[in-house]
Amino acid sequence: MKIKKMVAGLAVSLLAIGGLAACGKDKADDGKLVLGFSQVGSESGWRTANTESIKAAAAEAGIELRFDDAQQKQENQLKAIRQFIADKVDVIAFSPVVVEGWDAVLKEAYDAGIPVILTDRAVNSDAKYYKTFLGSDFVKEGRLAGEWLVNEEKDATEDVNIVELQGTTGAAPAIDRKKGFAEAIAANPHLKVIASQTGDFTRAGGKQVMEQFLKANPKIDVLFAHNDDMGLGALEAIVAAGKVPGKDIKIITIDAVRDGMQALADGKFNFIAECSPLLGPQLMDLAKKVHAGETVPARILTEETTFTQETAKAALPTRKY
Ligand code: GZL
Repeated sequence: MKIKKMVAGLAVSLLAIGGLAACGKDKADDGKLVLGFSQVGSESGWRTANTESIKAAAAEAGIELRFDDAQQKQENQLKAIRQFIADKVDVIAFSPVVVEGWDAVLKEAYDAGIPVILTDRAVNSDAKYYKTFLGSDFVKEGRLAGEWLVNEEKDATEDVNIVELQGTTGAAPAIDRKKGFAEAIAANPHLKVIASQTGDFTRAGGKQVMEQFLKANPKIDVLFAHNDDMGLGALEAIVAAGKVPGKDIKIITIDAVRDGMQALADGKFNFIAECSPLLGPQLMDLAKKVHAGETVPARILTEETTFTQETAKAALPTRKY
């Protein structure tokens, strides 16, 4: 009789522990995979398209998305990721606003047994703390922009003065696009970057810094902007200064969002290297795989191309973003 009581007691305790473990996990009520996503912000047309792609893909994949907009502040991303850990989500993904400052929070997620996926931008942390990085090769984007200009100015006999609008200081796309562009234009000694400053990937930032460039530099031949939005802001400053964009000042940008492609088709921009924001479907596929414990590639590059004024006119009607 005594043994029976002990076995019954043990069974009840095991059931209770099992129950606690289950209800301790902040699962979605209907057993859906819960993905916590920390987004950089809403600073550009690219970011808007990226957010739309992620939200639509989560709905399509039947994944419960916990989405946080960090308004371009790292402390907000760190806070959101720590909340995801406390909520015991199944998978965490984020687009890191800058490359530094993630070691501690990545280790906390790792120690909590929650897999992490990086999207869009990279970090300078030990790769063992995240499962994969899904995004573009920013050095290549900068190089393609520079190579177009080297060819465009191959017959130059005097210096070609370039001003550069950099992305957010410390962000992977800003660091790498600058690197790729500088490496490419070294092929033509007439190509000179006479000023380079961050416009923080926004239209307002691009306009404000371009106004300063125009005041300080009487001869500007080319603008290289790390994204369309800063190029579009700079357009306003160039026109206000009485210069013809695309002719007096050639404009090269990166992203190829709709408004940038329209400016290119209209002859106000001269060249765009594409950076696809449509990462949602691949992210959801990766979330399911890492949640299931499957091995995924450490680095997944997105497919992208480049556009001239002619090819932009042809591509615009069917552009997804
Ligand atoms: C690139 C992305 C950049 C875009 C900008 O993958 O991180 O951030 O080029 C956006 O438009 O603000």
